[in-house]
Amino acid sequence: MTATYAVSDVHGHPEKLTAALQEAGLIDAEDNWSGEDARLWFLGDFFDRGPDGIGVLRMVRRLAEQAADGTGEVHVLLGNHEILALGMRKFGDTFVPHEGITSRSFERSWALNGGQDRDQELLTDEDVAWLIDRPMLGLDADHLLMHSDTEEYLAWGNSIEEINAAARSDLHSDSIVVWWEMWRRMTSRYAFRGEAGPVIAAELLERLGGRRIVHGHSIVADQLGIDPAYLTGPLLYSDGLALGIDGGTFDGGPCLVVKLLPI
Ligand SMILES: [Mn+2]
Repeated sequence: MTATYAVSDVHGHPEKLTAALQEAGLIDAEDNWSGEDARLWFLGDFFDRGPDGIGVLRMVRRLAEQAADGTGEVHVLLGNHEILALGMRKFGDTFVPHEGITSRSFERSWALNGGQDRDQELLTDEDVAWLIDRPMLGLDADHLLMHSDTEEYLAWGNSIEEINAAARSDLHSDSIVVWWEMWRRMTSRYAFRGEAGPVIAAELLERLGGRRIVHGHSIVADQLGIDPAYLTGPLLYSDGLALGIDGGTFDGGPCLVVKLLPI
């Protein structure tokens, strides 16, 4: 049976990603795809916090090409930090029009959320064109894959196809208001935690398909109340309806390459 894997929130640490993918047997000693017919899902947040987001993006793009040339599949979903990096490049310090007294800009949020000058300098038009055609959501067997632990994706539509199409249209927009709303939606979190968590997770699965949500974005160690350095695996929670896989790579935690087992 074909093995399926997911990894998220590499946040500028290509060396940790490389080591983890080698350990999983998905790349060889020269960092080339060796996953044969395996499927690998990247759940976004390549940029910011760590020093080399561009290095992560380059590796992800290369593996996607190599897998496509062979028998494997590499799928890439967007995270909120892709929206942030692209928004920074596109709008810089332009203020976002809104009612209220605080001044918001992508530059301000980018600086507050670990934005790296080097990533901005090395990001090419071609990278941007590739990124703005990536989806937000995916479905693989019974796993519903997304970056953020939020139900805000439903604001784009009522099916994976509708949501990906509407988000793609937003990503091709030149409106700062549209871009800021994307950033806001994808920055929300913790929807599947607490008492209401399983209800929200179940509703999302009912509407979009799958039997378990797999997400990144919120560091698993925080939920467990431990230091990320002590984390050894993903966290299944919300009555088994959600699997959190963000190991906190940038914060001393492991880069988790998680094998998705049949449910
Ligand atoms: Mn995130």
